[in-house]
Amino acid sequence: MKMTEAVRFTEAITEPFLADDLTRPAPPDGPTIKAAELSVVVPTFKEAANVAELVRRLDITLRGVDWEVVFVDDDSPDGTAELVRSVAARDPRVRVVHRIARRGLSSACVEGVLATSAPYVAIMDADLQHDESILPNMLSALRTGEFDIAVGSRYVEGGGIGDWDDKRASISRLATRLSHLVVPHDLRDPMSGFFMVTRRAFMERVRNLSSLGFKILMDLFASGKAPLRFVEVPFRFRSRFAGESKLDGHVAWDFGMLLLDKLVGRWIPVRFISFGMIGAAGVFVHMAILAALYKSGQANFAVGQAFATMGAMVFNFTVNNLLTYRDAKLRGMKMLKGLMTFSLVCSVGAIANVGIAQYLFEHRQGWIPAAIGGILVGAVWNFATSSFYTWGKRA
Ligand SMILES: Nc1nc2c(ncn2[C@@H]2O[C@H](COP(=O)(O)OP(=O)(O)O)[C@@H](O)[C@H]2O)c(=O)[nH]1
Ligand SMILES: [Mg+2]
Repeated sequence: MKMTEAVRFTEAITEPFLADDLTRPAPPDGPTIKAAELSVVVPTFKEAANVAELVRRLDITLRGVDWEVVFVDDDSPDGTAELVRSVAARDPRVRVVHRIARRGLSSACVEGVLATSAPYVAIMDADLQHDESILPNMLSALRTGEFDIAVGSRYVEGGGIGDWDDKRASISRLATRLSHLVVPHDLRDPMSGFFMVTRRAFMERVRNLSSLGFKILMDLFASGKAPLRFVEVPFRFRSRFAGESKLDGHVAWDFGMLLLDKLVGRWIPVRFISFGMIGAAGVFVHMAILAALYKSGQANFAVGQAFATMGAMVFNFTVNNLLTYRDAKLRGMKMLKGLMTFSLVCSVGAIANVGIAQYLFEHRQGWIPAAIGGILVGAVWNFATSSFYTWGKRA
């Protein structure tokens, strides 16, 4: 295309656009999209069967409010994100943030809130367990300016836990009690996943959030210098509309890690604590394999040690992949590659461990401090380097 042709071509495509669209006044009674006053953020994993129903109910309950809903989906295999897009094609108040190779309820909520601009933000589950009909009350409470956050509460007068069995109810009560170590005592339901917060209060805290696991509300309460001014709005927890719960046995671990992070995270990264505990368990695995091979006479010491080291390495990698780096879990071929980088990193760590211990020992440190010094340096190296090279996280 020659220059003059290119100019003509550009004019041809911009002119009608300018003439037709930008200068044309909006049709008098066409759809006008107003900026949302309320953004509802809904984390989803395999919730395709609940999306349309939730939007339908929000539409009814939020009549008269300028609202939008953002689903944050972690690439659900049931096609939740695609389904949200098809609903969004008919309703511009609906959007999706589609995350690939990521998991995590708290981080999904945080990223959803950050993708919106409304002055008020609600977080709720997709499965309709959270009673959407209290959203207008929550909004009215925040609009008064007296509160930073309105918590959907199962444990105040008028609220309830629905059809939970005794076991789940007592676990929830125990978690609530433990959480009071880091959140205000008069907050009755810090474990709630249903709340509305002002953008201002959220933004003041967002950089201090742990975003670990699933207890975003507890995280918010425990992450600011100034206390949150809160009100609890009762609701009755309902049964799931469709699909099944995603929260499995790991939640206890995640909860413990969040609690630890809020208690000691200022001084020691909680991932390091997890890494260290798993490393200590790895020592037992090592000893068990060594005993099984060497003590039973099946192998000499060197061969036994080699197998024990490999076994401990595989154990450490697997458990860290499952727990410490749950939010960046490696699968399939990536897991194999991860095991390789992890083993490499740990081999260097082992050399550093022996070297430092030897150095300390030669410089008149007792054998125990020398060994501990070596272990510490090796552990910090293993943690920092494998975080980055194996799981792609900055320590
Ligand atoms: N984006 C995202 N959402 C999640 C994840 N895990 C759970 N969810 C969503 O978080 C909400 C609460 O989870 P749910 O399974 O209902 O937990 P339960 O109510 O305690 O049984 C639901 O809307 C889930 O789809 C996750 O890893 N990522
Ligand atoms: Mg649920």
